[in-house]
Amino acid sequence: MSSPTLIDNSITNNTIIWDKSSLPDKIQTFDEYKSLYTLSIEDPNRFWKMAAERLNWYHFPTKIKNTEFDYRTERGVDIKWFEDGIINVCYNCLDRHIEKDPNIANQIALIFEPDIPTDTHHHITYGELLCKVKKFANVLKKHGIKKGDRVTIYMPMVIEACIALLACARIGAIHSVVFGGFSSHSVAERISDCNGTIVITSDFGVRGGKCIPLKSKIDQALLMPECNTVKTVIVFQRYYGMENLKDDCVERRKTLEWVNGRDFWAHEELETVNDICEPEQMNAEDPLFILYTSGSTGKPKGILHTTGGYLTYVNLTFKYVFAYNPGEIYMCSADVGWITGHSYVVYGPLANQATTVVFEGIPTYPDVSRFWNIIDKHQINIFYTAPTAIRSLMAHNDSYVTKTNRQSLRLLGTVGEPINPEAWRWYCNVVGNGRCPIVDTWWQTETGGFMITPIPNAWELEAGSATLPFFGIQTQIFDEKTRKPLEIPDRGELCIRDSWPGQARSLYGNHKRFIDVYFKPYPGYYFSGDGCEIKKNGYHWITGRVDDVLVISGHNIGTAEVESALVQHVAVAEAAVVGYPDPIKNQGMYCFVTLKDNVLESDELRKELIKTVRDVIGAHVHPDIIHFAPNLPKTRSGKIMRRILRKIVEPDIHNLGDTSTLNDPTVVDELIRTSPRTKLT
Ligand code: 6R9
Repeated sequence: MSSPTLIDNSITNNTIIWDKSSLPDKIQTFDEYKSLYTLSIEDPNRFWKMAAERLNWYHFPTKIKNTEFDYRTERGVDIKWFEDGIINVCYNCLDRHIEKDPNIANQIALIFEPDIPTDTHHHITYGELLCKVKKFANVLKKHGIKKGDRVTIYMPMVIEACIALLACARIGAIHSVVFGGFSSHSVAERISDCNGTIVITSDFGVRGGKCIPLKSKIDQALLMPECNTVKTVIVFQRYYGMENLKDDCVERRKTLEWVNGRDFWAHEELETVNDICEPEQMNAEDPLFILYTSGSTGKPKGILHTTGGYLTYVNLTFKYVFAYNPGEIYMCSADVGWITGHSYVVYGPLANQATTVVFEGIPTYPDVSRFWNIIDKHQINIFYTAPTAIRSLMAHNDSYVTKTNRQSLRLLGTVGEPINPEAWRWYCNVVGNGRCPIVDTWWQTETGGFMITPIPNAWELEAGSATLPFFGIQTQIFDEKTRKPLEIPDRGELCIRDSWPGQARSLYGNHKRFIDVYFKPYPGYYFSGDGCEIKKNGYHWITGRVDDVLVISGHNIGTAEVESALVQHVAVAEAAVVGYPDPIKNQGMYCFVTLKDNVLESDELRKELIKTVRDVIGAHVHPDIIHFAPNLPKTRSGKIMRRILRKIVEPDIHNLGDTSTLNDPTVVDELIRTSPRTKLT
């Protein structure tokens, strides 16, 4: 029953279980993967002990795994890894590298690439970063912050944001990073949920050439009564390239409101402290951070991650999936406000002593060559970004890519949404010149790190598939109607059997909701909320959120599949597909389609798109409505908000729900105005 689903189902046949006493530096062959995978499932204690040995502990854990997934048991859902281990995350990301080899103090830890390309970029070494983190940790201590206190971080994507995270980790404070694009209302909601007493922010940030007020949004948030727990606000000053900034930024600093006794400039506070700060010795199960993520209903969920298991997991996944070699330059374009920024801009890379790029800007500013220019400028070897970015860049002429060199690239990665084969191929062939493997990593805020992912060169890739589970991860698909496990090949709701060290332990202050959302749907399993098809060869194809699956005339159709088909048409830049109620077919299929630059809308094109979908997926799949939409409602992290699109097409436009997390809420009004379905009302 517990035999994992893998290529030819042969994982347990003829597989030699890993018998060495430590983990290899790289996974080079499929046999090596199979051997270690089998060990990780059959003897997780031995596997994860070896993984934990990649870190430095004050007290190495004697207990490795102690977890219960079944809410029906007396113990209930309870997840503990390395429970008697004592460790500090910041020490493992910084100090230990230098203690092992003092020369590492001079190795670049972070490369900062500012929003405006002509601004000076900054390199900061491991030695400098450690010194700055210690000093800032002392500033937090000076303001009374201690182990277990919650610290809200509302920062632009700058080095100081990383310093703030690491300083919290150093003293055992629990950080809650709120993405700098969130409204003051959303920040207030997140501050009050975790009863934070301190906020770290910046006077402003700059993105896409625009000034983003941060401190003033905090001022507004703190006027709300639920935020009266906050006693201190530490404000970093954006200090570089001021000469290039527009007047409104400069003006903003001059007119900043200041609450004496509450607000403090970080640079002034840093003058008052020294750089001696011993790391706090933390229990492996002490909380490291809270990160809010939106649920399908209700207020945001405060995903709680702990110390030892999280670091062990992000350390190992980063090392193996990016096959990181010492000295390589790595860039992940995610903001530190999202889990990808936590795990794969800061903690994973630094725990591996990597050099990681911190990018303040966006892929389309000052033009759509931006990413590729950065790759050349910093000679980036590993580049990790989101399909939505790839699709938006791919809509423009290839010359924006091909005029750049990109020879430094060795590996490409994607995360965040299913990547359609069309975009995958463009990324592979145009960006990577067909030379670089692509790691399509499926994971979630809740999982802490990669779950289903290729390991480069260990097995064949297929465009659009996240391929196989990482060590320790056993996938199981279920039939949504019968609730029964499915044999592969099939498609169903994706669950994970048994625990892995990187997973969230709870929702902050609401363990019941944690169980209801993730453990009640399929007792004994973690429920991902995603659909997945597992093919005969064991490869996993994520079909999108299960609430995004359409059921039309008895056929289950993943919206991601239809979207993928639509974007194969040369005229299409992006597509979002949702269902609406249909009395005969159960659901009708509504396709929002963004056309590429300079493509004209026409009924002819509509017909062609319908034909493309039928040709690609099958004649039973027939888009009912094609709505040409120049813009789609997206979260600030670039995910299309299908929940809102569903409301528009239902139509139920008076119950759109929370639109505050949208990048541009006016897009919604425009879609309502132009939708043939809203004209029905
Ligand atoms: C890391 C992150 C999680 C949801 C997840 C799924 C989608 C992420 C994906 C993917 C297909 C991939 N998702 N990676 N879908 N292929 N490689 O994005 O976390 O923001 O919590 O989103 O994103 O639907 O359930 P988070």
